Amino acid sequence: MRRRGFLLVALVLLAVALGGVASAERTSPIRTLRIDEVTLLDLDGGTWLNDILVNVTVELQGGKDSLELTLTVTYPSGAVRVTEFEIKPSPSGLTLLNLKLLNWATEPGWYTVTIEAAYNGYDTITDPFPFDPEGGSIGPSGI
Ligand SMILES: [Ca+2]
Repeated sequence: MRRRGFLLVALVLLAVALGGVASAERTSPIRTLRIDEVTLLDLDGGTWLNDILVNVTVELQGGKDSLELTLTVTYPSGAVRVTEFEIKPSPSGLTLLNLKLLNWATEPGWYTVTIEAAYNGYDTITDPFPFDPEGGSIGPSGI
């Protein structure tokens, strides 16, 4: 009988301990994930404005492992193109990225760009960044 009481107390203590762990708030180390600007350019000298430059700010607090990023571009037609990559955060935690998407602009109209970051079980995604190639269409550079 005494042993049963001990087991009951042990189970209650275990449940309280697990509940405390489960309810503890975890704070994401991904402090900032932001698309600052999206620009249509001729980055590869191909004489066509069909390259997309995406400027991104990532700020990671206390992290030393690699951060996995997924960039998604949704085309005016609804087509989707995705690329994934990893970055090693700078010692300060603040990293500025200039992503050059060569020959990715292939349709006139509004594009949407998002960036998703995953770090040690934490996941953050930017709001969709709308982007309309200058003049509403792609074409020869210098006009
Ligand atoms: Ca190009």
